Amino acid sequence: MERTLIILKPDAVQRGICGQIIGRFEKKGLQIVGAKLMKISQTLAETHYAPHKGKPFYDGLVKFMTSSPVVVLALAGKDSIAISRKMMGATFGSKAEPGTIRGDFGVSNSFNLIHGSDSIESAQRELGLFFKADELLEWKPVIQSWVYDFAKGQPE
Ligand code: 3AN
Repeated sequence: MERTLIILKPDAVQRGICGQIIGRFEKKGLQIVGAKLMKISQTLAETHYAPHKGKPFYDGLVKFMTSSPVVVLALAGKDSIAISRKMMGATFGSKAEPGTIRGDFGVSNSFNLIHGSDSIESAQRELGLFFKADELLEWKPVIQSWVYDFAKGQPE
């Protein structure tokens, strides 16, 4: 199963809507394989957002992400990266479609509630930044054979 890194940003934690956001992923059928509340250090934020270094919003983004605790999740599922990106919605809360997390819970373009890895390469890099190997668990949900059709051996 593909794994992705999700961060419930400081605004999601401060606004007390982490449970509702996590619930959406659970209801969709994505599996939690890692989870923690943490304060992101300056170094970790700068490393995580290194691909955006030099952009006008970079300094503000690092400041925001280190300002207050976040909840970090590792989610597993077939196509979990694309599925969770779709559930998050467009980057800006003001533009995100209703039905998406950003579309339903926020209006701000800077405080946009959630981060999700955007490719397999990013997911591997970001999971490695936020989780130690033994913090990511291998476990089989008892509902898995009803979440996916395994008739052909592979999840469908
Ligand atoms: P996404 O999170 O939708 O993949 P990216 O990768 O384009 O968005 O940008 C990374 C993060 O940088 C976003 N989550 C958002 O918090 C922030 N960001 C991007 N563009 C802007 C902007 N113009 N103003 C403020 N923050 C921005």
